Amino acid sequence: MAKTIELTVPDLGGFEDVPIIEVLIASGDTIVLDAPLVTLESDKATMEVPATAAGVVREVRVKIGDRVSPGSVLANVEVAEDAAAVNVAAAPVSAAAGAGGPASPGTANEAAKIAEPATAGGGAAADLVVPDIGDFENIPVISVFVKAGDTISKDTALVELESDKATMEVPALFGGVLSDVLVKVGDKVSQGTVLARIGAAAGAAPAPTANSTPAAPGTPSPPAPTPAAPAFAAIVAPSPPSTNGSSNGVSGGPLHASPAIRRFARELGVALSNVKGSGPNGRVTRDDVQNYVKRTLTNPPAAPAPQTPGGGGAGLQLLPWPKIDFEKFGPIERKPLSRIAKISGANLARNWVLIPHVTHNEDADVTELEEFRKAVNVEHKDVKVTMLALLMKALVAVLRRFPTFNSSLDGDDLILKQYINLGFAADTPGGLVVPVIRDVDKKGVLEIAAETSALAKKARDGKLGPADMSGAGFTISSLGGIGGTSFTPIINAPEVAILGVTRTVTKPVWNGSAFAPRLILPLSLSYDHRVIDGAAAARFCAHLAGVLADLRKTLL
Ligand code: CAO
Repeated sequence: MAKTIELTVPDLGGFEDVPIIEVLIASGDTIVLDAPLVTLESDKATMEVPATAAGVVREVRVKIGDRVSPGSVLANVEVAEDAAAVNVAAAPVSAAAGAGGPASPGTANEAAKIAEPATAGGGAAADLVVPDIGDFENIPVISVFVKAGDTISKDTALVELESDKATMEVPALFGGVLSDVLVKVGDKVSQGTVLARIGAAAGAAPAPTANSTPAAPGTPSPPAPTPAAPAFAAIVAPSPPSTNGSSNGVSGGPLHASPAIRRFARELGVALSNVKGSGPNGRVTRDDVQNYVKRTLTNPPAAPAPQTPGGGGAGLQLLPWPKIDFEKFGPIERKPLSRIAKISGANLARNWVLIPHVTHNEDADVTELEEFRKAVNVEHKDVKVTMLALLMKALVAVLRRFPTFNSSLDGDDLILKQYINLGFAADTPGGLVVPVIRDVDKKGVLEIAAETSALAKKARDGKLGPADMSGAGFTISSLGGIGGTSFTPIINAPEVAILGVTRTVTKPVWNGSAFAPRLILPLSLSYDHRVIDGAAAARFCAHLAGVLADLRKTLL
């Protein structure tokens, strides 16, 4: 039996009347215990309110902009009869957020207090430590806002931490000139970890805390005797990004985004520092992230940043390319990349990074087709028909049936080509090139074979002109003459699919009553998942395999 209960806002550690900036559930959603329901944002903290019971959301009772306090109803949730909501009233957000039980008595009342160091001993060095963060331990640092030499004042944001439920900035408990910053992005900190060291106080001279020996970055120190330990939700920076003079990190300052948005951005591989926030105080919203992705995909950077030695990963926010002194390990020879390799490498890198590739594998039974091919070659000595020419002919029928595979993305539009021009990857001494056979649908197999072989020779001789390599709508990469069982060909942008082919092999295939030896051609189709979905790719490949099994189907 099910019953409906109300999920309410738990103790917010002293906060009242806090606005909702995101509603993370919708009616009909199935939620698990601790699933984030809404994100709240005070001037001090951004925090998610977790579900205190699992079930199905029947009604969402709040919307963005509503202000809530402990006890405010967020949603009606249908739960199993025997399920009980966790003691919502008693569980502070910080405790309910997975810290392993309710916070100790008094934590909530102390939440609003920011610790002040004892002031004694003018001008002495002092450590800026992480204050009590409400039972949380080992929280990753996601941004460091200060560097050695900076003059900071009390409350300057030092670092930003992110747990799975909340992001928070840790403010300086006193001001001065920083002599050292002891943590970096990725370090994990707990209460007492020394974040930075101050050499001289600005205004009032701070005294060293008793915990003046710095912990190694990322290593929690013993608790510092900072007075009035503030709770997790209350130690966040007092200033939103705008008052820190930044714009969501686009200019390098603190980022302003809720944990849900940070997770969302991470899932999409988006560096939030590149996204300009349109929310209050420059907060990055879900729409901002989505629009950023859309813009990047439709307007790829003119000069993509493939990772080359010495490259900095600009634009993609990647780690710099590893720089290694190879000679340390033995003799080496340095050889410049060929001109073609440099050009094709830059294109391949862009295509691989910007196109969401999926590769679908299929086996085609080409037993009869191979017999036909051999017969044609006996009959027509002047031209060699390889599997490639037959594949091109088969593709004409398949692309007509599935025109999306012969298309290109142009912003929000799909350009469907009514001509069938097929590129084929050719391996040459200088590197990979892709000559194009135009109007394949208007040519016979012998003509296609002759043209393919002529273009392949021209490619190997380094004589292809731009016209020989332009206008393709779909490409084949055949490694059949070399070997392999499957591979992931990289789509040749702005095309949306590429067919990889490897070596035919004779396999025992069950024909309903016995295993029979059949010649199998492995097909590997990579497709752009923005344009083509998996079911369409599977249908495309199944149809192609069917056509290859019986080329008479092209007549249909
Ligand atoms: N299975 C078994 N044998 C195959 C085959 C297959 N799928 N495809 C071709 N062959 C055979 C041919 O019949 C030919 O046999 P014979 O020498 O006995 O006549 C032999 O392999 C060589 O064929 P080929 O390579 O000369 O001709 P092709 O039409 O198959 O291919 C071309 C032409 C230009 C595509 C090819 O030479 C080539 O360069 N392939 C490499 C493509 C490539 O590098 N792709 C990777 C791109 S990503 O890095």
